[in-house]
Amino acid sequence: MKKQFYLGLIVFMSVSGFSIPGFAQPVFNKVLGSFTGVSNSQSAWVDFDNDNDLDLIYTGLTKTYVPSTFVYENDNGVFTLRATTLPAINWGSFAVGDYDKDGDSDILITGSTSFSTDDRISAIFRNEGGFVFTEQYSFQGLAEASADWLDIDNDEDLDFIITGFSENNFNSYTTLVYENTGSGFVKLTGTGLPDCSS
Ligand SMILES: [Ca+2]
Ligand SMILES: [Ca+2]
Ligand SMILES: [Ca+2]
Ligand SMILES: [Ca+2]
Repeated sequence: MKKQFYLGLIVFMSVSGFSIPGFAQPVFNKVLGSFTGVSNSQSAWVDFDNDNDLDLIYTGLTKTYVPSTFVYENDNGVFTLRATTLPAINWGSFAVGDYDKDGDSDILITGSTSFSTDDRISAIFRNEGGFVFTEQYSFQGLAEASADWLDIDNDEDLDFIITGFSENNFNSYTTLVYENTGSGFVKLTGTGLPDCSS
């Protein structure tokens, strides 16, 4: 009942323009920049160039069915598309983390590089600064994928997990876990985790 009352109050305030002092109403303005719409997507705010503002990355399929990965540099609220060598993906996923502990955000990315699930990739791209990313490692490609960094063994470096379809059929659920050795990544076996897609 109390929730309904508060909800009714908020709706009344919105409709009537009424506001309580100290109860700031958020206002959103469209930022400057030109952004391509995508589906099957993922997005994240990341300060890629360590200048204390949040840049933007997103992936997905454009309305003309083109897999895409977009990185925008934030310059005082104006977003400029930066050309990168990151793979353009569809039905994919990425995760940002500083796997090499050099203070900048690197990218784990997995998914399909075409409209179909035939063309699958999984790779780690190192942040070289200036919105330059270079592929350092590649792994079994997955489609309809998910990816995330986590420190599985509590040794203060980022390991990762990826899941998705390893073949062009919807029965090839796969879950892969890789440990960061400091000089590379080793696939862990016998984790007991179930195979799954995204
Ligand atoms: Ca930034
Ligand atoms: Ca900036
Ligand atoms: Ca890094
Ligand atoms: Ca670790």
